[in-house]
Amino acid sequence: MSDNDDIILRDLNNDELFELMQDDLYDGYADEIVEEVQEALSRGITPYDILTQGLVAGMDIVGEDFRDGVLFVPEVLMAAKAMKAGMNMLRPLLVETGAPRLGAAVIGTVKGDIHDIGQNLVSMMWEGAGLEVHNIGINNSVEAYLEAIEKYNADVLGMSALLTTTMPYMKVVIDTLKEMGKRDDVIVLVGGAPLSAAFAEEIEADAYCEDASEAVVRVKEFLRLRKGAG
Ligand code: B1M
Repeated sequence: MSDNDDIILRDLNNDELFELMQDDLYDGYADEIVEEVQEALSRGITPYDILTQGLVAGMDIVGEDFRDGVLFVPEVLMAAKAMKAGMNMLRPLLVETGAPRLGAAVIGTVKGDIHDIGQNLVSMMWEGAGLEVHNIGINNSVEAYLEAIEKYNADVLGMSALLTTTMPYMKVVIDTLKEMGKRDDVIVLVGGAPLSAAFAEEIEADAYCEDASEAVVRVKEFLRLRKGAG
């Protein structure tokens, strides 16, 4: 979509820079994304704004064209790679807030689902908010979640699903926790594009988080409640 060779980044205003980031993310240009994130940071734009107005906004366009059959899996993978290159730069900045430790969280994508960009973003934001986060990656079975909750003595379980076919697996995990008498030991927060608050309620999760910022608000709210109750 863009030809960066002739573009001098410092000549662009912030909106044009974000637009270029969206185009380059669409085209899967990881090196260009790294340069543009660097440029945005040097202007004092916050990591969060770079993430949402540049990277996430670009991925939204990718999502629409993927849905409409304009883009195919290889192109989307390239875009995901470019997204990760940008996120890797922002990660330490989002995490380095020096916030006091709030609690421990395990987060991962459910079985059958390999989408991990959203949950990586939530992980970063949770770390930034002061949680000790154990990101167990993609394609997690009930056993994997349970093992991680036990191992890290987690206060919070975050589950992510991006496919309508994988989201029902969240209920399997919650039902297993209930059967084992462990449901009340852990705050269960869920997210991912196809989910809704109604779905979260139906599967008896504690809350649905529409995006990473809501995940931060919710986790703090529930940890505060739990501390109060304790
Ligand atoms: Co996939 N894919 N994909 N894909 N992919 C979607 C999800 C899809 C909506 C595209 C479309 O058709 N428009 C569609 C799902 C349709 C459906 O189920 N209704 C789809 C499909 C069909 C598929 C395949 C089946 C395609 C195929 O093979 N034919 C396949 C499935 C593979 C599998 O999982 N088994 C597949 C594969 C892939 C790639 C591997 C190519 C790649 C993933 C790379 C990766 O993640 N490492 C990919 C991508 C990139 C996408 C889209 C384009 C972008 C997803 C993304 O990263 N968004 C996506 C379209 C879309 O969602 N618009 C699509 C950016 C990210 C920041 O947002 O993940 O929503 P999101 O996370 C947000 C919130 O949802 C929330 O906070 C995040 C940050 O704000 N959130 C949480 C997410 N998890 C949370 C957990 C929490 C809290 C909040 O816990 C507390």
